[in-house]
Amino acid sequence: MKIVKLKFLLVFTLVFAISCKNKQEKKVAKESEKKPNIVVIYLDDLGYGDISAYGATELQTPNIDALAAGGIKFTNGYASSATCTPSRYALLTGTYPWRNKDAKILPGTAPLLITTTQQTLPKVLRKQGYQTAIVGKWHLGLGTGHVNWNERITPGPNEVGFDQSYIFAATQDRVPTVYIDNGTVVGLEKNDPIEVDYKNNFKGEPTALTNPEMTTMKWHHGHNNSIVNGIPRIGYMKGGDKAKWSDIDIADNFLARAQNYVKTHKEKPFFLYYAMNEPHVPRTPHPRFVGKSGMGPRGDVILEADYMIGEFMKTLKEEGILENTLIVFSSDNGPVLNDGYYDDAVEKLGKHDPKGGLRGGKYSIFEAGTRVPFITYWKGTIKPAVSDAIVCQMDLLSSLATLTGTTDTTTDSKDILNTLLGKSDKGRGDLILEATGKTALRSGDWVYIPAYKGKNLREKVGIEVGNFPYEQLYNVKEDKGEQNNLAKSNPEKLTEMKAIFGKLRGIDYTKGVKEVEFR
Ligand code: NG6
Ligand code: CA
Repeated sequence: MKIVKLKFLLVFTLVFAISCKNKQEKKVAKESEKKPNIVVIYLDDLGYGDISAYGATELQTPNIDALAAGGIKFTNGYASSATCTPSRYALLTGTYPWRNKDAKILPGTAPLLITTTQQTLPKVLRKQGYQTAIVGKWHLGLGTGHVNWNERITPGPNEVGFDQSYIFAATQDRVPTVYIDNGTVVGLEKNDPIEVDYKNNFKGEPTALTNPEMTTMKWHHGHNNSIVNGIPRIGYMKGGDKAKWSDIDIADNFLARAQNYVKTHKEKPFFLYYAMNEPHVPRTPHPRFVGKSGMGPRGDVILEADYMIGEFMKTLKEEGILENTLIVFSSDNGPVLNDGYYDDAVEKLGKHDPKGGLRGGKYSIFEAGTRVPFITYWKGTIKPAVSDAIVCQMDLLSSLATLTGTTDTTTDSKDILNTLLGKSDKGRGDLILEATGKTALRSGDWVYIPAYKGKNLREKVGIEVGNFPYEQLYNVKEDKGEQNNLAKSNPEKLTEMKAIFGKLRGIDYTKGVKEVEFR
């Protein structure tokens, strides 16, 4: 009797197991028919040489390296610009930022830079059935002029294509130092309203100038207005005490939000713009990362960001969607060491080269301003490779339109989907680069920089920005560090580059225009 029972149990278990397996296979088949989830992981001021996958030897970034090793590592990947706002504008609208005179580093009180009727990447994807969300740094303006931070703040990310948004308004060094959840300041108390002003302080409120003893981080240039958590910021803020973020917890908080979004939205395709804050100033690693890099807070927050990315990837895996998710990893502009605070970034740099052999840095029209780490990763679909193709973040809009079954030809964005997926090694031919209002041309292996007024050295940050009273021409394949100006020795190439540049920028050189300035 016992044996019969056991046999029955065995058969039953077997049948059950087979039926489960079938169901699982069916689920997997369905999964691959589904449009892939898309995640853009965007760092802030991370340089071309700041991660070990791009040659850093003094810092180890194993989680980002795993993306590079398992995906396409682009060696000629670009942000559109050498500063944050214009690069984010290009990423989200597919449009060159120099077409918009307001696309420059914005204060925390700036109105929304993207118009609500403008084409955007999340809008394109939403039309294709995607759920869309941003978690992280926004820095593209909010509202229409005067923002009342105590009411729903609109228009903002939710009005330009994101179903959900959990952001901070500008930068970690700018007020208001609060999180905004779908337009509403998180944790705000009615009896402690927030006021923000970028011109005048509020009567009786301490600043780094009046009360330096209240600061725990010292400002080097700028950054001497309101003090929050001991850190002096740009701009004045009053009230909203309970709503103020804890600086050391920002990375963990954004990670938790990103993970939660993935967990709660995995049934339908989603687009998540995960805009991390590292290694932008003020660099405030959580205590568990303090001292880990031996390079001071700048190195520590790079390791912190790498850890967060590892955790985020674990979540994709645990939720069973890793093989149906395309990840794009990049940075909004090149590196800077001293960006306004004394934080040992210069002193403890050691042998580390954040520029990775390029010239310039953040704010610079030289290559280190805009050439950044750029990785695409899609487990099981993208075959690992290194690509030298020229790709720009601005091209995600058209490329992802194509990936999700539509086309977009309304913007400057180029469809380079096959390149991003490793099926082609052809990138875009020409690309206009931008740095605080100046523009230059990358075309093939060449870079052309017009003559510009002003000093080459931006002294306070110690970066060469590229202003010279004469034109510059570099072959960046042979001369990665832009050391040999070939403008005089190769007049043919110079003429050719100027013709392309003039055409793309709409400049008529026959009218004697020498300098290009758009603001
Ligand atoms: C500059 C700030 C710098 C940083 C930058 C924006 C000063 C002196 N410098 O104006 O610290 O905040 O703006 O960086 O205030 S970005 O990555 O968002 O473009
Ligand atoms: Ca930036």
